[in-house]
Amino acid sequence: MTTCKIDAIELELRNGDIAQQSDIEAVVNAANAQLRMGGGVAGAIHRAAGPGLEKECRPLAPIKPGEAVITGAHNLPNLYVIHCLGPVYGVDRPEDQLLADCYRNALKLAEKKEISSIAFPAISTGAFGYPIEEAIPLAIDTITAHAGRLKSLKRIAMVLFSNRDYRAHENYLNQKFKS
Ligand code: AR6
Repeated sequence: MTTCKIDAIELELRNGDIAQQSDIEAVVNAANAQLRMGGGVAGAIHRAAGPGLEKECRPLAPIKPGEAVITGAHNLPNLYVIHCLGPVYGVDRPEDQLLADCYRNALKLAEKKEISSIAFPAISTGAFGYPIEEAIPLAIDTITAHAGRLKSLKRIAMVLFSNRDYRAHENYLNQKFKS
């Protein structure tokens, strides 16, 4: 695990499964517009949460790229799930703004609910095709740009499924904060 301090926030990189972050209050889902079970993150989250999650999601769908909505976490070891619809790379434009909106809107919802810890997957970088090298600065820079204004949030984790994605995030943090 890599950790760095940004203002009062602890930013952590973790290598693992977003559905197994038991020390985190809110986990972020890389959702589909209908907020249904899917592959990747949406599969792992819905499988672990159980059918009650899809039921709670139904009246909140559909959502648009960049939007975020919040539900309970059902059988997940967390209190909340924040569902974000990332942009499909090359289709939903401007994709950089829409991806940054996901992180911004998730942080906004977390603050509204007075959540102290949140874990993000690398939204849009799987089925939606966003190249990881382009997604990393958008994710990290959006989070760090908001860090100084966050009141309830104290810990923000990025949960990376592959070693390669973990190392790419680590390299970016090292570059950004060296000096
Ligand atoms: N924990 C953490 N990260 C994961 C996990 C996991 N369990 N599984 C995959 N990843 P994706 P998207 C990584 O496809 O690109 C779904 O079918 C994965 O390696 O989950 O936003 C939905 O239903 C990749 O780096 O999300 C939507 O239709 C990142 O998480 C669509 O895919 C995101 O991959 C959303 O696509």
